[in-house]
Order: sequence, then structure tokens, then C-alpha cells
Amino acid sequence: MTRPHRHPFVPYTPPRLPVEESLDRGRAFHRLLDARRSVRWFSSDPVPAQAIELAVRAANTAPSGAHQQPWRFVATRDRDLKRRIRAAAEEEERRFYHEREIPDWHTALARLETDATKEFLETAPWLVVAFAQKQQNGQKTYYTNESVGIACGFLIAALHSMGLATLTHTPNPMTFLGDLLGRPGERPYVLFPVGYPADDCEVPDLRRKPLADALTFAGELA
Ligand code: IYR
Repeated sequence: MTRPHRHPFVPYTPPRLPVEESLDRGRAFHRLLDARRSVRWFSSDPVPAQAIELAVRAANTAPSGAHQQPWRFVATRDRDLKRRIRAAAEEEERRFYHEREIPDWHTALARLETDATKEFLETAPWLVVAFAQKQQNGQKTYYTNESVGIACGFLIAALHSMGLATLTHTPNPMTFLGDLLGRPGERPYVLFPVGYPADDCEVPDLRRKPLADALTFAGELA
């Protein structure tokens, strides 16, 4: 077919899988992702910069509003920078946990047993911060949060596929990250500590909600 394009298009013909193979891959992918947990105790064992590059390569394939790709990932393994990020995050978290009166939050978070101490910000060999670009060259970006959120999801999946652990950490507010990492004009979105889980790592005993609560088929199932 020849369509009258006004911009360059190229053929897209990914291999068409037999249905059984497609479902097998779906099962394997679900098994892989289902084994992922957010980790708060990291080993300090080193992780090569190449692993971070590969994870960000994967994140960088995310779909985005108008293909503006409004993300920037800043990765550091600099001890002093990590120490300063931890100090600033803990200062915010202390306010969150001890000074602000937010009972609903505390109830919702109780089973995670989190507190204002964020040791993982120094123990994890890498900190990767996702920034959202609300503007690019003076032009507003579209669906910025959605786009960056999807890219972060890809990043998390890629890290997990490499046997690495992470946590979607969002100290609140986290404007200090733009200052410390030199990204003025961008919005810190999520802070990811990245590394291997500590040998004695534990996670809260949480379950995924059942599929019936996550998926509704609407209309006729023809
Ligand atoms: N930012 C705080 C509180 C917190 C918020 C959510 I949403 C969590 O899933 C977990 C913690 C902290 O990092 O401790």
C-alpha cells in the first residue's frame, strides 16, 4: 500500500508469533516481573556503569507524548554526592514523618515500616534520578508525567531483568535533587537507588491484587 505521507515513514513488521508461543512468552514475562520487589536494603557490591546504560537504553525506548521523550536520567556513584543526597532527603523525610500532620499517610504506609532514615541512598552503589522536562527549548511537552512514568516502568523492568534491585523513592518535596544534580528547570520525578539486594534483605509480605480486581473485560467477549 502506498499512503500519501508528508513525513518519513518506514515499514514496521515485527515477527508474527504463533498464538501458543505468544502466550508462553506472556507467561514467562509475567513470571519475571512477578518476582520483582522494591528493595530497601542494598549490598554495596559494585554494579558496572554499563548496566545503568543498558537500563536507561531500555527506558529511552518508552512511548511518549508527541514523541518528545521528556525525560533525563542522571546517574551517580559519587560517594560525596550520594551522602549529600541522603542528607537532604532525610531532612525532608524527617519533616514528613515527624512534623507534618498526615494521619492517612501514616496508616497507609505502616506495613512498609519505612521511616525517615534512608541508608540505602548511600549503600546502593548507584542513584539514578529521573527528571521530567516540562519544557524543551521553550516548547511545552505533552503528557509529560505519563511519558516519564512509562519510561520509569521500563527502567525498573530492565533493572530487574538484569538481576538488579531498585526502589521508587520519592522524598517529598525533592526539589533539592535538581540543585544537587545540576538540572534546573526539570522536575525530579523518581529517585532510584540501584544495586544488588543485601544478603539479609527482607521485603514486606505483600501480595498482588487478584487479576479480577485489576482487569475487567467490557462488552461481549466475541
Ligand atoms: N517518601 C516517604 C514516604 C513513603 C511514601 C510512599 I507513596 C511509599 O510507598 C513509601 C514511603 C519515604 O520514602 O519514606
